[in-house]
Amino acid sequence: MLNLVLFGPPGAGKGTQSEKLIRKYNLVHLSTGDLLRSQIAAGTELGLRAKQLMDNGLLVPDEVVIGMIESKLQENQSAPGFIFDGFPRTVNQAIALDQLLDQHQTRITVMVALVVDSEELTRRLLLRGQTSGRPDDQNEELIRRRVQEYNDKTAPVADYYNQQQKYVAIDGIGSIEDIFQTICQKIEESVVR
Ligand code: B4P
Repeated sequence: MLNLVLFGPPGAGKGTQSEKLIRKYNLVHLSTGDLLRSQIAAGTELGLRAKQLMDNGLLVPDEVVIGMIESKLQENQSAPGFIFDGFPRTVNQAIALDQLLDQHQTRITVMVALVVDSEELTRRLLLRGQTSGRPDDQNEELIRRRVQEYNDKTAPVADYYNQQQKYVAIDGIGSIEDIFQTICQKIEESVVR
């Protein structure tokens, strides 16, 4: 079973690369950002609470996203593997994910981190904001707050996987296809390890 964590700051290319990876490896895509946005679109109580935080560039509470992932793992018990996109975003989420996967007799194969500098992240997200309609992509100050939130709370997750010798960093600047090829190469190296 291949279980991949795709990691990186907002705008690093996680969602973009996930779309290509799920086709190639036939994985179930679990994006906590997408799951939260569908709760917002459905107008649920959870969505209303999440929207206030997301629109301000802040992370939603760990228990909310862990609960969403837990039910998706339960719903997809016969999946050939998962791609975790935008999750885990805190060390507590990473610990919870290991425990959940353990209950399903599986574990993370590799965490691939996309490295992109903050100027390029801001440029990409402002560009996406012109068409995405996402409030969190609309202004530079908000994007900088998201990057700050990443540096404070999410970056330490890399150490967590590094200690398990599962962390691989790759350059997230370049063509989408070239980056995809590099990710595939790293996945295949991890699978044979
Ligand atoms: P996410 O939905 O995960 O959003 P993201 O980080 O903005 O997106 P991503 O990194 O996937 O975007 P991509 O680079 O593909 O999270 C949104 C919010 O939800 C968070 O801020 C938080 O509030 C909340 N949330 C989600 N998960 C959570 C969790 N686990 N815990 C707590 N809160 C959580 O795309 C960016 C743009 O770059 C695109 O326009 C794309 O076309 C472009 N691009 C991609 N690759 C490129 C390349 N190589 N060159 C040029 N442009 C490129």
